[in-house]
Amino acid sequence: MRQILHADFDAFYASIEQRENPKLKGRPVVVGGLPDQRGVVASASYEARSYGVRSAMPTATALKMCPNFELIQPRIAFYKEISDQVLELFHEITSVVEPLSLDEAFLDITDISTGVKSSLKIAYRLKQKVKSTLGLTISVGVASNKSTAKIASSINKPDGFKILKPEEELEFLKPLPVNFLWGVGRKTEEKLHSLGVQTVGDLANQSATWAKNYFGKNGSQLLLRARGIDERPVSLIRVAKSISSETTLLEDSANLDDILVLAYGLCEEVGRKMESEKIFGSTVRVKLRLSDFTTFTRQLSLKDSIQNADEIYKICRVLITKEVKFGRQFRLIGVGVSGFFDKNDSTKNLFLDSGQMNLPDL
Ligand code: DCP
Ligand code: MG
Ligand code: MG
Repeated sequence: MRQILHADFDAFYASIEQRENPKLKGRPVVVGGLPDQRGVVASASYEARSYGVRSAMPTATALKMCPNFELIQPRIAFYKEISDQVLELFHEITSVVEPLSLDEAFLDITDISTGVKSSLKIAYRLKQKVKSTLGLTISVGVASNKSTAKIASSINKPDGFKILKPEEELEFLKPLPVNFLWGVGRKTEEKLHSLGVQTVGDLANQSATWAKNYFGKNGSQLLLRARGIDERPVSLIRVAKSISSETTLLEDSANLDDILVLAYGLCEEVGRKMESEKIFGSTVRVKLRLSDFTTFTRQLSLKDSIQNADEIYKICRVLITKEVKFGRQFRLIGVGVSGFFDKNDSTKNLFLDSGQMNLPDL
């Protein structure tokens, strides 16, 4: 039986700011954009969360819930340094580390653990080590697979600790709301609710045919996760699913030129990230939000792969131009590229298919 550990920092950006400035300790802290520039909350300290403040909420809304939080502008390069430092600590335990984002990673500890008790010690020591070295807390979960370990680490946040014995996993998963499962976003959650499925246990009881009927090719994965099955290995090389960037317009606009100028900036950013990671993509997606918050994505898949801003922009321009219609005011635009190829696979561009697909948000 594998032993997979998932670690995730508590209120990552906000906790770093609290560590850096002792005056912020114990105070509601929000790291995010300015309210008068339509900024959003990136990270909220647990003190701010007690007022209902959450990530991705507009900072202006957060202010209404908790008028006296300390607002701090994000400094990503600094957070990245701390992310690199924690990866070093993880690598002291095992070389099988898969970072998922700046603040979380999977570690496969199967080879260094002699069983659940031993995993418990490893996880506990890791938490202590991170605390003493970095002055920050992580929440840790251990289970026999990635999906369940990730849920375990999230269950007792902050400073959480949950080690599951293999025989406990199903009982642990059963009562949880379905949105605890990896891949169940708001839309899938709503659909599951409308089908009478509230908990992971409810989902686990459905048949494979049911899952396929309602969720197509994603159905079987969904069902397997609900049943506590996830064979994916902890992979050393993480292949990003998509590289994207988005921006909220300072003022809603219906002007195609204004929107395209912003889109080009986003394409440059995405292209730069792809170049620095030496990857090519084959699907370009734009995300558009109207002034009434209606949000949709449009994408185009290419037979071959692209990387640079101009190539990405060429496709974005086609997708966006089709959508700028009379009466539509745009509030947000996003650009993303996914479907990565190895550099050697890249030849020239050919449009393969186009249209509207239900891909996850950028
Ligand atoms: N982040 C962001 N925008 C979001 C979500 C997250 O910029 N919508 C950034 C800020 C977070 C960091 O990523 O600090 C890590 O994301 P988490 O989802 O792990 O959130 P936190 O670490 O802030 O809180 P916690 O993990 O305790 O829930
Ligand atoms: Mg976190
Ligand atoms: Mg995280």
